[in-house]
Amino acid sequence: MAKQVIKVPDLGGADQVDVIEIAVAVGDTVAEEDALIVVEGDKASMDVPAPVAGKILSISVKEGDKVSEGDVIGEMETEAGGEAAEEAAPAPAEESAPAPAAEEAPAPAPAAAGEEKEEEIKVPDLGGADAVDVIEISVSAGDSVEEGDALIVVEGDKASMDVPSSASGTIVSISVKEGDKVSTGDVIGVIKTLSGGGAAPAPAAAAPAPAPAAAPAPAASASQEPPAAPQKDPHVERDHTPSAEVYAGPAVRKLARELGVTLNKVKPTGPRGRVTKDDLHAYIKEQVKKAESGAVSGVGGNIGIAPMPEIDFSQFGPVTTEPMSKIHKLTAANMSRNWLNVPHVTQFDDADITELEDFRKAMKAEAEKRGVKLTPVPFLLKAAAAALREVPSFNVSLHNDGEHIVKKDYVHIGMAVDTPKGLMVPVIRDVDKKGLYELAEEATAMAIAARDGKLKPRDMQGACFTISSLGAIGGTGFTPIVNAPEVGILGVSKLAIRPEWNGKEFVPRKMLPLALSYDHRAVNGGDAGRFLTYLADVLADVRRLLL
Ligand code: CAO
Repeated sequence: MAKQVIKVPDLGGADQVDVIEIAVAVGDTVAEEDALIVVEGDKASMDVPAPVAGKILSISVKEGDKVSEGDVIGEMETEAGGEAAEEAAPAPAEESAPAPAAEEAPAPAPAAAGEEKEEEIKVPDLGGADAVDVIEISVSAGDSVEEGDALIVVEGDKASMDVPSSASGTIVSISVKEGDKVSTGDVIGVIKTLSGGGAAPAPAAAAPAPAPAAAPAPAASASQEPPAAPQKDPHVERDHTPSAEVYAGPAVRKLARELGVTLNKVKPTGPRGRVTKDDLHAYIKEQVKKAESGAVSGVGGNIGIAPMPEIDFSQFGPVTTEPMSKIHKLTAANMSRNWLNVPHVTQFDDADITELEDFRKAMKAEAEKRGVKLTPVPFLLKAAAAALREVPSFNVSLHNDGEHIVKKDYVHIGMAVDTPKGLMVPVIRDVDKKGLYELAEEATAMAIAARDGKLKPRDMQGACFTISSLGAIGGTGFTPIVNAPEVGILGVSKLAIRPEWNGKEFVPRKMLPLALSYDHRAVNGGDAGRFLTYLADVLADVRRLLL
């Protein structure tokens, strides 16, 4: 038996990284390479592995401490004989993890200011790790990126890390895909920079970094603000990838993959919302319990949500199978989530917008002179904002704890935009404070950005309510799905000229069909009735907006 001091291994130059998880306890028996603690810096998280097999005698750090290479984190008792030196060397970084280098990245030759330059993007120093997996592609060709933005995420045996952009610019191409293996210096794409930003080996931050970052909600439900996380401006598509939405050490990620668990379904109890191994085990236990009890309990016996049958459609006729776009997949997942979680009620009304249409048409020429297209949408935005102020029980979200309501004192409204890649919901902020022209301009700009794939994650976050207008397309009505955590959504269909009784006779009026879906957990029917009636009244007489 010999005692061995456990030290923090080579962190690839990173310094003062956070201890975010203690994976073992005193008395535990561990195998060589078992994770002892998990550390996390700006750009990566990594396990500190056991240098040898043995028993943990002490752990001298706790969650929240900061450690650097060479720091003692505890002591082990090992089976080894005399050669197990008291001060045995820490696990070599080469074998433990891809850790970003802080300094080695050679500075590329600076370009003249303002000059466009295409440069190869290379994998930075992985701390000796070789052939690590590309687990996520965070950007695509045409994306604008800021220096430090994650381009891809790689994962080795013991750590995951973002490969950040070393310069601001536009991605020309990405030449790797998920599942590929890369090593230090491998070219993963090309970036166009304006001046000498240098796109080669990304100068990874001085610390290993959490590949996984808390993230904003997916495209179709982007209203959820991202929880505080040490990640700036994450790319929208990446944020919706389950693995990117969660904080977890590489070992936990690996286990989750092996068990087929989507990490963002697991309730985290670790520091800063990190999923630990215990959380994963608790989740699996719960699922097993549910599956076992589901067969016998509940009204209706074992009739629950039956799995979809697998069907070979080619038996019925010729078919082709195409991959779904990322946005399509995310939208599908969000729609299922919202449909299954939110008890929906949809209420209908028609707004008489005869006068609004006269006013809009009268203002059309003036609007065009200002370069603005005045469609019904800005009026709908304004009326919905007024209704949210009038009936504030719509301007809320249910708190995750199931015990609180979050009331919002701002009015940001999402606008569903039909794009070739799928449904996007950009958010127009402070609608209540903006004029019709400003809203028209912003709605048009957002719709164009959505269709061009140029929306930033922040452009799709923070909505209080959503408007989905199919008026230009057609239909007499539809029941929109609430974009949780918002609690209401307005579906607008095509206006129709209809005979309306004015007390003496039928007169032709322009009627706009409205459908208001709401989360009945947050909003009661009375408030929904008041909200929609008020909204229709405002649209019928926009002078009410001045009151
Ligand atoms: N009834 C009749 N005509 C309408 C209308 C309505 N309710 N709403 C808009 N129109 C007219 C506009 O006035 C415009 O006519 P003119 O060109 O003669 O002025 C025309 O339809 C086209 O409008 P638009 O599409 O350019 O602009 P918009 O402001 O009406 O809509 C946007 C913008 C982004 C909401 C829309 O383009 C869009 O993408 N809608 C689809 C949203 C969607 O997919 N929802 C479903 C989500 S759930 O799957």
